[in-house]
Amino acid sequence: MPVIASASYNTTIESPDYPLDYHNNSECKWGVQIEDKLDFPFGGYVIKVIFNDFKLQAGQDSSVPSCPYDNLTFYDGYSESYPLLGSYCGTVHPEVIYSNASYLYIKFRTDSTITSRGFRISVSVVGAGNDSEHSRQSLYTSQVAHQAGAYERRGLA
Ligand SMILES: [Ca+2]
Repeated sequence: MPVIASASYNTTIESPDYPLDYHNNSECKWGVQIEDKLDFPFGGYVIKVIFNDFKLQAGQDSSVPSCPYDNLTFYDGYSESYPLLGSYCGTVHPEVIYSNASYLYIKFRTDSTITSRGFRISVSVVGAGNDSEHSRQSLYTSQVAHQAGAYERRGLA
């Protein structure tokens, strides 16, 4: 399901039937992309994910982060063939997740037994390195410089 991430509002993604329990044997996918007006000319923006609520069936051993039963998984691109950013279950998740470019692919998968409340996450757009929790300032600076150069070449500066 396509989801647009914006710099001006949060877009919510929830597990099916949230806040009621999700179902067994589910597979849901969301392709998140940055809104068109920000995806020009060379990016410089990334997708930011915040966890509002998260409760899935836990993995077998909480000391080993492994989620063989139910999981919410994030990939850094258009599809699950892109690099894995993380896969989460139970109530364990990072505070925030950032994409590295304009796309983020999210997959929710459940097995055949034991359900739970599920999840509610929000996606939005921030400038790469422009967020207080985001540390890639040098990347942001170089991309802004690159953009400024592009505008000059187009006579828009
Ligand atoms: Ca399960």
